[in-house]
Amino acid sequence: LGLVMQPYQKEFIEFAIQQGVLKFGEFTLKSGRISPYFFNAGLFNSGVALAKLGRFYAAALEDSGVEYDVVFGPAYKGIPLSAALTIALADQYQKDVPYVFNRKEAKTHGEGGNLVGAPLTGRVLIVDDVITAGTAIREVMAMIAAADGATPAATLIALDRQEKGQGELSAIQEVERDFDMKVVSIVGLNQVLDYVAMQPELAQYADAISAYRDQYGVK
Ligand code: OMP
Repeated sequence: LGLVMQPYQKEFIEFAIQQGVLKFGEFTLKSGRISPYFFNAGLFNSGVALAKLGRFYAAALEDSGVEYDVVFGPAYKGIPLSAALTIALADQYQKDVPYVFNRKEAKTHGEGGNLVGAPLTGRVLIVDDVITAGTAIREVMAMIAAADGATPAATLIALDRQEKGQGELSAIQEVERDFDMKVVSIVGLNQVLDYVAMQPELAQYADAISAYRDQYGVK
């Protein structure tokens, strides 16, 4: 679509491919859709990779201008992501931001409760990996609604697959509308497709990704 790609976005796509996180082929998604590409954030699985990932999240967040008081990393995948992001905010931007994450199983002894870390209050920035149909993120929004004095400030993700939600809007646009909250991503499918089309060794995948976008993507 000729959208301008920031240098950090191109670097991020290259990094995700190198790391085996972004793969091309045939994958069945949680939604049941068969996708010609998949993004497995669990493969940012070393110290160097996680440190770099945190810097990309921080760059996208700083670029967005979103204001927030606390970072929330929903279990499980959001936990290392929120830690990596807040470390990058400290190291790269001299910002000391509180963070909190949840346990999936409530504890019955010790401090109790299912939240660990800073208080979940004020404007909450949620950190997650991918949004496709928006199912996972809606569960997270319920946790914020249940916390006293917490309002969603924004959600920060690595990849916006830019797929349809319930209607003609994208899943992310529906989440933004329903929760009055911005969703910021490091990259979106359009940028991945632009990148793939430009690389001779990846160009073979461009048609399948384009066809997938025609079927499930938003115009
Ligand atoms: P939704 O709940 O449909 O928004 O899908 C988001 C979740 O799908 C992510 O948190 C992942 O568990 C998984 N997922 C990926 O990790 N990468 C992808 O490229 C696609 C999916 C997916 O299954 O849609």
